[in-house]
Amino acid sequence: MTKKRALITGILGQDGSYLAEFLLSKGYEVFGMVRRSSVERYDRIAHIKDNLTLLQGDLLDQYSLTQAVKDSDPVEVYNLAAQSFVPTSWNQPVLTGEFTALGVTRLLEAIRQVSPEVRFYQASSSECFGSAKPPQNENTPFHPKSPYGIAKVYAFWITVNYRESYGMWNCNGILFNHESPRRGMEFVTRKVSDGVARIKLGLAKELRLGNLDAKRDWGFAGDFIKAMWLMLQQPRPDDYVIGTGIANSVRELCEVAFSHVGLDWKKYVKVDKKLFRPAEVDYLVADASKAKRVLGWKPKVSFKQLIAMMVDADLARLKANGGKK
Ligand code: NAP
Ligand code: G4F
Repeated sequence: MTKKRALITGILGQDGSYLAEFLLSKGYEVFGMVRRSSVERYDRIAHIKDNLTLLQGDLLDQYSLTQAVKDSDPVEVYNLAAQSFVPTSWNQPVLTGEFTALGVTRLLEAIRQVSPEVRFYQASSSECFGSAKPPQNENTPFHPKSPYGIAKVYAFWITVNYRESYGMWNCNGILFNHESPRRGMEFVTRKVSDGVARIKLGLAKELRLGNLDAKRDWGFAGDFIKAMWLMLQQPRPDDYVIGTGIANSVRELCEVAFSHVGLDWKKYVKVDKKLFRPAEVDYLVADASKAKRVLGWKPKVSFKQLIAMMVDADLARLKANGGKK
């Protein structure tokens, strides 16, 4: 039997690595699009790299996207590539729009020209909701608060528009924050898990953070990528909110992470006004009842288990490599 073929953009990222593992376990032939770099950055997929086919391409470059779709000839495309760090979107607003918004149109055009029957997943974000009243679901109006959130709103609607204009099989997964030991170091959960591990091992004395009052619905990335796949297995394309339904503040995140290693967070966390954002998203929490009802999806890992997993992984990493990043 021929294997199902899937193309993942952003395969070197947190979600890309978990999704690639998952699709391989389902028997897929997995292609990953990576942008050219002068150094190899395969840390997250090193353990599965020999089972993947990597294709060079960039969201800025129409030809390379068309070629990636031609070369992989996929039945499913997962568009996970993006400039995904919210603060960077104020420093590089135009580039964020090029990658995270227009990049989606370029990829959809490539699919429309080459294989319009492809099932397409777009990595939409709870940042689209911004200041909308919690809990947020598929009917909640968007009110984004950052150039990143605004780019993701464009990406959401162009995905819907190509479905409505051309009958393409496009889904948006509106995912709330999801984390793991593979999370980028600049995101707050990983910054905290790494900071706690460093303080515990005597490698650092304090942890500087921004707004401790912000609330997020934090889940485990390994749970969330299953929802992406489930969306593409349905009889019809649709859009779904994915989250745990439980919010915690950054302050609560600190309490849980420090207490996991027997420390009192108040002795180590320093608030640094320079880390506050020009506009903040105060409170995101998912109403994922549609995903539960239609996809049968629900998360397995709790917030406390997630943070314990991340702190333990950073402790193990720092012990093994003598405190290097
Ligand atoms: P991530 O770790 O930052 O990974 C993003 C990937 O996109 C990286 O591999 C990056 O490549 C690639 N990329 C960036 N610009 C590109 C370009 N111009 N051309 C080709 N590839 C490019 O993000 P993630 O956490 O896995 O998130 C995956 C997707 O879900 C993103 O679209 C993100 O915005 C979205 N999302 C994430 C969350 C979350 O909580 N994690 C929630 C909602 C939505 P390099 O490795 O070369 O940098
Ligand atoms: O971890 P964060 O940087 O994630 P944020 O901004 O919520 O964005 C992430 O989730 C989105 C889904 O909602 C994704 F679309 C996006 O790609 C990304 O994955 O910040 C979370 C909260 C913010 O309110 C921030 O102000 O933590 C607060 N925070 C407080 N101190 C901090 C810090 N955030 C970071 N990154 N660093 C701090 O020192």
